[in-house]
Amino acid sequence: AENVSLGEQLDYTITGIEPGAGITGLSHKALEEYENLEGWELLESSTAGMIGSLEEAINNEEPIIVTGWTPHWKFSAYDLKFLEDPKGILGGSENINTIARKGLEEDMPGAYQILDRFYWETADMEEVMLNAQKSSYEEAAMNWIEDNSDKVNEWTDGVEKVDGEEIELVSTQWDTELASGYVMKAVLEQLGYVVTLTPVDPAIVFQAIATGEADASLAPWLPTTHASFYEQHKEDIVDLGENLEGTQNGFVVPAYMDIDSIEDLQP
Ligand code: PBE
Repeated sequence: AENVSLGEQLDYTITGIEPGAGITGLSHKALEEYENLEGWELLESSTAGMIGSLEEAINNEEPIIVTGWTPHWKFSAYDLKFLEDPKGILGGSENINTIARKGLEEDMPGAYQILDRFYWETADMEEVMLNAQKSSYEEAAMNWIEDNSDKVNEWTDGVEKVDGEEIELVSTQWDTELASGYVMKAVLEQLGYVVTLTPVDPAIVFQAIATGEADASLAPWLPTTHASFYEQHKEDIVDLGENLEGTQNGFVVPAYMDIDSIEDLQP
């Protein structure tokens, strides 16, 4: 398509994911703040829809811009790059935090201590996510726990077993948080807890913890992706700090595309 601008080829569209995702809100903000993105739009759909469009474009060696993040398998399956974000709107390097409802520490000190200690590395999370594609999150979590008993023992050291105490975890629906959520579920179950793990939108994660409807979550991406929800509820939640460091959101393109920065896009 010579002489046809990239914007025209893409119909001035960035391929997005679920409306409730933090990255969707950040992307709308980027469309407002980058003057060169005037006239561009975000197509909201689903993570599966975004991946389908990305695969189709790559199969046809066509251009595409998606809202993407890491850790995610798309970076090992395809040669992709983040567009530079000189205004820093899409977040840069971030962390995933653990949050709990007020009162959980008094009500369930053992579970609280494990939640507070829970910390792992990107490679751990990626291993669970990859194995879950071949089996299930339950199985992948159990296998990871068996192979990493040293780490698990550090989290559970000295914590007393309970007899069927119920604890409710909320997660988001993305692979990253299903991985951590299912690992925590299995660890708590080994100590006698009865655990529910419910995937909900990020807004609901924070609301459920703030109102005490749920006990804890390993899902918040901070300081940027879920900042609006965090600000809204921070007085009513307990922040247990990072459980993983080094995530990133951004506009992602196939490496064969001849642009490097959001500012390379033309209105
Ligand atoms: N994500 C993956 C989520 C958090 C985890 C980046 C798509 C989001 O809220 O945007």
